[in-house]
Amino acid sequence: MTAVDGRTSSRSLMLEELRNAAKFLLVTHERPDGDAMGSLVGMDLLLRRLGKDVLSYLPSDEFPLPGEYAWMEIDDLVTEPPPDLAERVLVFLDCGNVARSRAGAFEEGAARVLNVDHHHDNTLFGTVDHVVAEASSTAEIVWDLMTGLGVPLDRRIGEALYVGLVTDTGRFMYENTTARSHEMAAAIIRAGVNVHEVYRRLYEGVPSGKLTLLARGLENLRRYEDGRLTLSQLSRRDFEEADARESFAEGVVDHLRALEGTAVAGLIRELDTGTFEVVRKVSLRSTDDRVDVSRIARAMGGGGHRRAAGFATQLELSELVDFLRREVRAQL
Ligand SMILES: [Mn+2]
Repeated sequence: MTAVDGRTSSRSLMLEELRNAAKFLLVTHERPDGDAMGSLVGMDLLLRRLGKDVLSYLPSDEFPLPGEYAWMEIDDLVTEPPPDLAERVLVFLDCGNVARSRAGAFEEGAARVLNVDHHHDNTLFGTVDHVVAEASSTAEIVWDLMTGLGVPLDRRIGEALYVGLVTDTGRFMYENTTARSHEMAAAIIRAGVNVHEVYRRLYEGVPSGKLTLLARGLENLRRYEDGRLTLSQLSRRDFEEADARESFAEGVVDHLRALEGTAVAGLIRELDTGTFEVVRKVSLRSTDDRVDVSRIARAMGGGGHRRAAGFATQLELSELVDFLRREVRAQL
């Protein structure tokens, strides 16, 4: 694998860092998704197999985790920076820029910063950056590093990494799915992981509020630019009436993207800020190479991949829709 900046040596540099250090603090992005959790837990377990002293950090307000991931165990979880932070190597997983993680604030205090990620617009903020843009998921990069470190795949590591792989590839449906992604899945199955069971934990047992919220998302759908831009929005009221948590909105945008004629799909949802301030989170997906949605997201201080990106904004809804229409028109 080659790194986003063309430095093929980033893999060996990262392996050397992981081999040499003894104490780690692992972190990921806010509102962790499947790849954030999978790569965090996978890296945590594989470093333990090497006898390292490992802590994983998730801020307390991320709990309870979304039900899909609540079953994933973390052995030495911390919700505050540890007192010995200065002795630890801080490892960011699946984090395109430090602003996406509360742990961005620890950067100054840590011994070294390692950046393991697959976002092509990663800001390369680490002491060592290993950014592999063609990897389906950060979990896939962790799997490759694990192989490089000579750690055998076992059931627990396999389960964790499978969560990252299956969620970031949209169940092997998105264009980031490669032969290598399937080889990784095959290796995980051979290691004894019951992938059907993992699939059930991730995608079944759906709380009814999640389906109600999806119904709202479909009802609120609007099409622009001759149907090439499909948008929907979820207000705080939609969340309250559906009795839905923030994380229940995950996946709604995939239904919008699937709509015939759509080049770009966007879900706009009001975040629960706990104040009168209105902040909207926008998740964007594109169906093919015509539109790079990460460019749109970056224009608003966000980021992501060419076909999946997001940002947060305080723009009024109508201004926001106008902005998205303009940006999509400019690229089509
Ligand atoms: Mn990811």
